[in-house]
Amino acid sequence: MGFRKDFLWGGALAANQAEGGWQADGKGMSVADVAMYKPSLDVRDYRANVHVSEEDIRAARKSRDDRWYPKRRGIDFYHRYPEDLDLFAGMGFSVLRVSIAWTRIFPDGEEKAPNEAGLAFYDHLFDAMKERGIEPLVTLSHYEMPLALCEKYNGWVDRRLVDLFVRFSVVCFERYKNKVKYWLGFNEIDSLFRHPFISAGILPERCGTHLRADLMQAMHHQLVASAIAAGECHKRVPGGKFGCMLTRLTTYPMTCAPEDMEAAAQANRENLLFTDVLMKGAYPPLMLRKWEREGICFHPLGDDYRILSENTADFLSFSYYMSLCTAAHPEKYESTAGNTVMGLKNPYLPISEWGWPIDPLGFKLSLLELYERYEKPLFVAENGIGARDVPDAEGKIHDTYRIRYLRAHLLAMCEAADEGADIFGYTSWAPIDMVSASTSQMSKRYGYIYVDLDDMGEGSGRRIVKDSYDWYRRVIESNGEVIPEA
Ligand code: BGP
Repeated sequence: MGFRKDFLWGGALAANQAEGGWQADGKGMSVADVAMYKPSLDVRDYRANVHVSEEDIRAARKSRDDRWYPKRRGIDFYHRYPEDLDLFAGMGFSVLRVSIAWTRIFPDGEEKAPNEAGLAFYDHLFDAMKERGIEPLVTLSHYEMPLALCEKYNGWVDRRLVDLFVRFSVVCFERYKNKVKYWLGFNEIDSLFRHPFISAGILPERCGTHLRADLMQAMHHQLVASAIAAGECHKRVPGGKFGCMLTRLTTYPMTCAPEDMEAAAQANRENLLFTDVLMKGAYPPLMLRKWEREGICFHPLGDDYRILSENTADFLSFSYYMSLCTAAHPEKYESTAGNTVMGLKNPYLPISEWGWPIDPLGFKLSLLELYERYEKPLFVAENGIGARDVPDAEGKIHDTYRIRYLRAHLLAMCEAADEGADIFGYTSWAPIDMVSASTSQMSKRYGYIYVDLDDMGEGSGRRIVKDSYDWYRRVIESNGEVIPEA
């Protein structure tokens, strides 16, 4: 049966990992402009890699450097996007996921009027995509919120962020309502507990002993903000579709011991609570009860529950890279890294160089489980493998491992579609090499297109297509009927 005839094929970018131009045309500093490359750290220790302190912010504010702050330079997509869009069109993309950098529109998040130069940049980008037959899928918040909102309010702990985000969203809906149909609120809306600064502009050192309560409150604020934005999108964007976006951290029990099953069930419940709220319009009762028993919860304002129930998302998008295991007694087992998460190593699965387990069947299970749970259309917003791609003597990049990874995952996705999951699009992470979100490396490459830059930003910046480029072109050309071997 294969994929729907109108299936959208493409790739996903994030402004803070690709654009560069960190101070161009009035842009303000974002939380991503504070992220440093830390080569002395273990790349699997994501907490250390993403950790930011008050002192780090003060140093970043004073520095104009972009060698040690790779997200300030990205791959210069800000200036090179026409060339990159040509390359994406060369693969036959029908969709490209991008994010709008909040700080290009409201540099410090609270300006009276939006920054026209920032708005104009995305007008040009969306026009250039349309010229190439590429549909935008736009993320409003992809780990790049205004740094000033962290400094002034400690980010999303403060309820005022809801209105500031909604104001930013409404400006985008009104400006681009005739160019963008598909919208996402927050990238990986479940992630603020794993990296509060990147996802929500929260400095744990400011929270002290009430960190968990503050994170819960910030979670509630982001969920309400996402729901309000969904409502505004439906009001203002003709035919607009608003989706939520989850890190699907599919978790298996380490053994068939019932207590391991209990641990896995709870891990999956805590991952899916975010999409339960945004897709079903209410907090899951089991989680509310858990928080009540733990004596911790968020404090909703009067209308919040009505807002959540009346503004559910139209579709569910998610990132899937890997699966993990958990157990009642995790200390008994070997652990491994995942996408900004640690888990137990599955003895039946290989792992990537960054320790992420490779589990295509888990991708199929996740697709079927999400469709069964919500019975709404699904969009795969991120899937791919980070690897050290090295050009050979002729300058070619034989990324056979990436073709193998992607082929296995696309076959799994096709099986899920055949078994009834309504999947309407797939954007690889990533169409082109970019700066890694967790480690700020360039050397953790995901693209079908190699970018000649190293971790310190040295290099020509030249784009070189890898073996996987033509492979993906053939997949798209056949609408997934042909998924060639490596
Ligand atoms: C996801 C992010 C993406 C991307 C991806 C790969 O969590 O949404 O922005 O970065 O992870 O992770 P990394 O770049 O850390 O290897």
